[in-house]
Parts: sequence; structure tokens; C-alpha cells
Amino acid sequence: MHYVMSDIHGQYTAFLHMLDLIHFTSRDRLCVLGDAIDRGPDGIAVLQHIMRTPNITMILGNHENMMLEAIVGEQGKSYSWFHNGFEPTIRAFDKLSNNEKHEILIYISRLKLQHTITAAERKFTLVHGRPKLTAAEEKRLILRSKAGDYGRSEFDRRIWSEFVPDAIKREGVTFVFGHRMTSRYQNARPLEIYFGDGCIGIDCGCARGGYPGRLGCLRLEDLQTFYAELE
Ligand SMILES: [Mn+2]
Repeated sequence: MHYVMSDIHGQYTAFLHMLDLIHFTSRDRLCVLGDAIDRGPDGIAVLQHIMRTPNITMILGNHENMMLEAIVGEQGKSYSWFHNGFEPTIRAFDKLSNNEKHEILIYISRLKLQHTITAAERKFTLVHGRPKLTAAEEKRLILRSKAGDYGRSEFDRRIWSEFVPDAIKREGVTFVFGHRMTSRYQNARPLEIYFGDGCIGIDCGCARGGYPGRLGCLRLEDLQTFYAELE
């Protein structure tokens, strides 16, 4: 079976509960849609668990990218990480050996921005914020006045800009995205996975760092949802 989770934000205990809940085995596959680190206490543990498990893959989130830029990037780019919940991550990172630090930075630097898989004959494109847009999608975004973030580079938009249902839409593809809590898309069911037209939002609020946030997980074959509460 294929599973997706996103925006775990250092909630390692909830992550382990979820792997139990879905009976995750070496025959299954999990893709984490970015933002494993920051805000919550154990982001480095989440990241290292993902790295050492061959059937868990990950795509890049803006938080992993901020970390990479802050540690090895141009001076001045570290600023945003220092305002976005970096403290528990840098504290844990500082305690690692040079070799472990190196492995983490190499791993992050190689993460892709999107991943397309087929499950139960349905095609899913997995992203953190947005996919690489088609011209038609760009045009619809502009018509919906969602062009305010166009000062950003295309790379930054894919990890920083929110998914826009109805504008980002493709025949035969279901997008699965994180980055923005599903409460933004459905007021009545703020902590549940959001099912839109051709898109599914799965960030159920781990960034809140406790009740009432929770970790969501989606099984792609049958679109079943699973939830692990935060302590
Ligand atoms: Mn994010």
C-alpha cells in the first residue's frame, strides 16, 4: 500500500503512533510531503527515521530548504529559518557528529520538489506547496488574483506558495499537497484531510504543536484517512 503524510513538524511520537496505526511494513511505501522538521521537538529524529528507512521517501518542504540555506547557503538567507521554529531542530542538529550532519545536509539537498505515482490505477502528483504549473494553471491563478507571490522564484513558489484548488487542476491527476493546514480549505472540518476536486490536502495541523493539532495520513489505494492526535 502507498501512504502519504505531510508537515510532521517534529512530532516524532505522533509519527511513530501513525506507523503503528497503519501497520506500516517493509512491503508498504510512504512519501512524506516535506516539513518533517521545525516547530515541534524532534524534527531531526523524524528526518533520520525517514532517511534510514528504504521504503520511506520524502519531498522537499520550505522548512528543510530554510535549514539547508541557513547552514550552507548564502549569508542572509538564514534569516527566515530563525523566525520559523528552527530552535529544536538546530539544538538537536548541533549534538550530532560531523558525519551525521553531513548526511542530513546531503539528503536534504537531493530532495525532489514533486513525485508522481500511480496507485489503484489513479495518478497522484505529490507536492509540498504547488506543482510545476502549466500555462493554463498560471493563467487561472492570475485570474483568481492569486498572483501576489509572483515576486518569488518558481522554486520558492513550489515550496512556499499555497495550493489553490480549482486553479491548479489537471485532467487525470489528483494532487496531494501539504504546507497549509486543511482548516484553510474547510472551516467546518479543520483537522481532517481535505478532499477537493482533483486535489487532496493532508496537513492537519502538527505545526500547532499540541491539541487540537494532529497528524493525518492518507492511503492512496482506497483514499482511507488515519489520524494520530498530538499529546
Ligand atoms: Mn511548509
